Amino acid sequence: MSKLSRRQLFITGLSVGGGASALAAATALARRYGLVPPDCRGIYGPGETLNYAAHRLLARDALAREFPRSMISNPPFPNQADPLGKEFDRLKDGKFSEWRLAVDGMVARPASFSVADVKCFPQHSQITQLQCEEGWSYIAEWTGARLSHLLDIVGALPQARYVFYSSFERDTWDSIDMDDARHPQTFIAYAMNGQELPVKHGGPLRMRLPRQMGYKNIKYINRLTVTDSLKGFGKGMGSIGAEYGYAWYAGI
Ligand SMILES: Nc1nc2c(c(=O)[nH]1)N[C@H]1C(S)=C(S)[C@@H](COP(=O)(O)O)O[C@H]1N2
Ligand SMILES: [Mo]
Repeated sequence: MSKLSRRQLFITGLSVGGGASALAAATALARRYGLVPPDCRGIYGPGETLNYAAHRLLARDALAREFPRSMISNPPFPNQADPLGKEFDRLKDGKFSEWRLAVDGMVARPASFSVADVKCFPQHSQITQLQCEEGWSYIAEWTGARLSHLLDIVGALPQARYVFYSSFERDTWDSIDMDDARHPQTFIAYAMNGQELPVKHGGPLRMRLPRQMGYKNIKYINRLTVTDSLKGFGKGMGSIGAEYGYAWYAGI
């Protein structure tokens, strides 16, 4: 990919005045630099696509900030979760030995992993901040497998553009593009601060991607679908949050 300078991007940004020209600029940028704009209804909106383009052009491989152990929040802040029901309690009582993470879609080898399987993959840790859109945040150490490793194991096809992920919790799902899916800090996390990931924080498995806001970090994930289009999921916006007015791309 050719480099677009910060200045050029600002110039492009400045030269787009009205909605139509901003949309045209966003579309052109996405096309020219091989970006992957959210493909629901073509493009979400010029503002979001320009924000997405800026992140992808200027900080494609940037790492989210990592913190020293002394800055880990004590205690971490769990977001209130709805009761997950009897079946979840049953799985929990069985120490999640029956929990499965199914991986399907555009992959050479669809698979279904147990938590123990995921724990056998190369283990990585990060001390990063989880930031909620409601204004609070906490820092924790997350341990898990890289999503990129799972994608390699199942043989994600080169034409895939997104990873869609859904939760045991009803109507809870989201998606990310391949840049974020393959980013080294994007984890399927199973531990937090050196302990099993607590249920209130998404145990047994949650998506952890520190480059995006908290709401993209879906808890209790049980399915990943590799895809080249988000149209078949819900209203096609790629994210349950987006259906309620949040941005699909929530980069920080
Ligand atoms: N399944 C599920 N995942 C979820 C949510 C949820 O309500 N259900 N809330 C999201 C939001 S809005 C945030 S900010 C984070 C909060 O993570 P925490 O509970 O570890 O603080 O989880 C995200 N993942
Ligand atoms: Mo949140």
